[in-house]
Amino acid sequence: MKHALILVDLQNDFVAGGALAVPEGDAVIGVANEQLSKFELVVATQDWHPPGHGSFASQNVGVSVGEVFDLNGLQQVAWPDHCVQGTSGADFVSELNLQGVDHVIQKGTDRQVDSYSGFFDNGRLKETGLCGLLKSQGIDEVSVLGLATDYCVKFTAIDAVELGFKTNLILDGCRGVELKPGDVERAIEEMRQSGVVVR
Ligand code: VGL
Ligand code: ZN
Repeated sequence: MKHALILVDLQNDFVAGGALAVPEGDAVIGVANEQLSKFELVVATQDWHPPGHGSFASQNVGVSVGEVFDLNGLQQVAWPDHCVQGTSGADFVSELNLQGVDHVIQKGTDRQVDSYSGFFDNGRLKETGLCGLLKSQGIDEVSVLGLATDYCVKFTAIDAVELGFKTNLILDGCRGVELKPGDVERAIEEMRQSGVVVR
C-alpha cells in the first residue's frame, strides 16, 4: 500500500505576477515543500498549452476572460493566455523543491480541448498517463494539493476517487481562482461529496 503526493500546477502563471494569478497562490509552495519528503512518490502536474490554445479568450472573437463559451461541444471558461509551452509562465515556481519531484505529467497540450484534471482532458477522451504511472508504482492512495482549488485541483481529486484511489485533499496547500464568490467552498463540498477526504 503506497501513498503518492500529487502537486497540481505549481507554475509561475498561477502565482503573483503570473498571467492567471490565483489569490495567495504563492502560499502553497511552502506547504508543498514541507509535504514532499513524507511521500513515497511525488508527481507534479504541469499545465502545458500550445500557443493559441482554444481555452484562451484571445482565440475566441467576442469572448472575454471569465466568460463561459462552447469549445468543441464542451462548456469552457475563457482564460487569459497562460502556461504556454516553453515560456517562463509555464515553468514551475522556482521556490518549489523540484529535487523532491519524481515525475512530471503535462496536460492541456491539445489545442481543441482543455484539461483541468491531471488524469484526463475535459472531454475524457485521452489520458495523460498519470493513472498508469500511479498503478505501475503500486500506489493506492493519493494526497492532492496545489492550484487552483476550484479547477485543476477539484477535477484531479474527483478523478482520483473515480479511478479507485483513496484520495485526500491537503486544504492548506490549495488556493482557488474564485471567479464567483463561493466557488472554492462549493468545490471543496463537491470533492467531499465525491469521497475525497479533506484534511
Ligand atoms: C487551471 C484554469 C486554466 C488550473 C489551469 O490549474 O486550475 N485553471 N488552466
Ligand atoms: Zn490552463
